Amino acid sequence: MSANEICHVEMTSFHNELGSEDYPFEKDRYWLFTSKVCPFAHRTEIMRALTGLTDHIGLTIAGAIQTEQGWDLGGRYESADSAASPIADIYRLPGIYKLASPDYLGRASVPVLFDTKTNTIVNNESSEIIRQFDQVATQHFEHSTLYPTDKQMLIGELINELADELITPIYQTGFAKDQATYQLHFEMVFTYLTKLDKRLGETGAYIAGDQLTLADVHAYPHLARFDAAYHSLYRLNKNFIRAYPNITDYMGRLGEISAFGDTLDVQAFKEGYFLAWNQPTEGYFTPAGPEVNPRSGVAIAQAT
Ligand SMILES: N[C@@H](CCC(=O)N[C@@H](CS)C(=O)NCC(=O)O)C(=O)O
Repeated sequence: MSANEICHVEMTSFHNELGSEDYPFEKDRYWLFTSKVCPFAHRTEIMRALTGLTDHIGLTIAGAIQTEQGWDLGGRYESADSAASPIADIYRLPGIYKLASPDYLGRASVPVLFDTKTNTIVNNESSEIIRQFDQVATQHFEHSTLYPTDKQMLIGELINELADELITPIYQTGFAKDQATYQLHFEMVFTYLTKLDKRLGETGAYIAGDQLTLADVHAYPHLARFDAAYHSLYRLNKNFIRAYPNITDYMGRLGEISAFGDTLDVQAFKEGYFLAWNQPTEGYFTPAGPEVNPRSGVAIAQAT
């Protein structure tokens, strides 16, 4: 398998529902595996924190640098948020997939929501996991939903737009093998940023209006990695985020919310992007610049 076949937006295989009859919500039954590098996994960390599920669903954050053997759970990322995996004798994420599904042949991607009672994977698709966290927390706790019924259509459209016009083109630019492919997706990314900046100028605080929604949980992780990783590694170098004043303000605003700002680790994601084997250029060290705001990832203009 070449590096080009992975690290894009992975197709996922486990689509069960937390809160269903098979996977009823129970304290300390479910476990989340993530990585600080992966923007998709980052969505689930944000949502776990935003909904207060931190006291109910454990978290193991894999080591930042993925190897050919997969995400490393043994040399886990050190932080107060991350606990040792409950499956003590499995040190790599592919082992968790094998335990859950011995015939599984796909990629062992993060995030994974694991059921420690049945040793199965509930779900490994970030967009579904965050919606389920929202639903479960709304039902069981005083969490105010980020997916209100009257805005679900709009939120769905905004999420699809983000995926098609920003997120997928980011990887298509980064892993392009010819000038035309690179150029096409490069333009798409910056066209979308202009559109998002305009939209935020009109909507106010958040993408879908004055209320924080799932669309913001989708948007923040990729935007927060833009300046320090994608700008140079994927040659998305037309502009830094600060060229878009409304996006810059928006990222600053989200970064002030602890579930967003506290779950971002710029140094860890830089190591994961710049030192991993499956990126466009495997490096020996991380770049020194640009200096970014640690809570939003937005590059700070330097006078000298
Ligand atoms: N569609 C998935 C994408 C997850 C994904 O692409 N994860 C990447 C890291 S960013 C991964 O773990 N890939 C496995 C591999 O490269 O082996 C989601 O949204 O959860």
